[in-house]
Amino acid sequence: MISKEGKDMKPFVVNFSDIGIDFKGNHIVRKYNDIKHIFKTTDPTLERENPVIYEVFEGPIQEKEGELMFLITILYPGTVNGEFFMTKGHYHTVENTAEVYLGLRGKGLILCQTKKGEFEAVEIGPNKVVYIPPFWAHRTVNISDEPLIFFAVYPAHAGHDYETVEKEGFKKRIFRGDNGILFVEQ
Ligand code: PAN
Ligand code: ZN
Repeated sequence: MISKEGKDMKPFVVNFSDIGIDFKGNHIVRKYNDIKHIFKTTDPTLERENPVIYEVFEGPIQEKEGELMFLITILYPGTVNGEFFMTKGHYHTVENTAEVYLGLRGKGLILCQTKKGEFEAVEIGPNKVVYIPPFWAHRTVNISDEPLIFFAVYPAHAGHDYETVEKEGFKKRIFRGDNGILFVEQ
């Protein structure tokens, strides 16, 4: 049997489909009003309509060393006054833990940065695997007009430090430009 408490984990398989991903773990939904402070500006229409910006479907894995958490994120398309929808972004609380993303649908950027001031933006989409090394914060930005869907796997005990990113932000913000995307210093 699959146990979230992790006592009797045995090999198992879960299916996902476009319409109903059921990974049998937590389902996290982030709406605009929950995360509006991460964007440079606010949009009264979005505040009123409060759409889902992204949702996460986790596997039924206990957050302990030795396990691997896996999940799928769906990041919906849209902008806040031109700034593309994005995830909150985080460092891992246990900083020496890496993560792998596999793009399934849509097109996005993974913004990565370290506390030493390094910054990188890498593309994610179908047929792309992104490796996020230990110590790198990561935030996903949907730069397409369709949902960006990706699979992720990381050490289950890593934890999420959102506070550091909330305080310091990411070095760059991504806006829709006349001829593509614009990187704007925050
Ligand atoms: C991802 C993210 C997920 C949502 O699975 O948790 O895409 O982004 P936020 O956690 O920044 O809101 C991951 O990197 N997990 O470690
Ligand atoms: Zn992560």
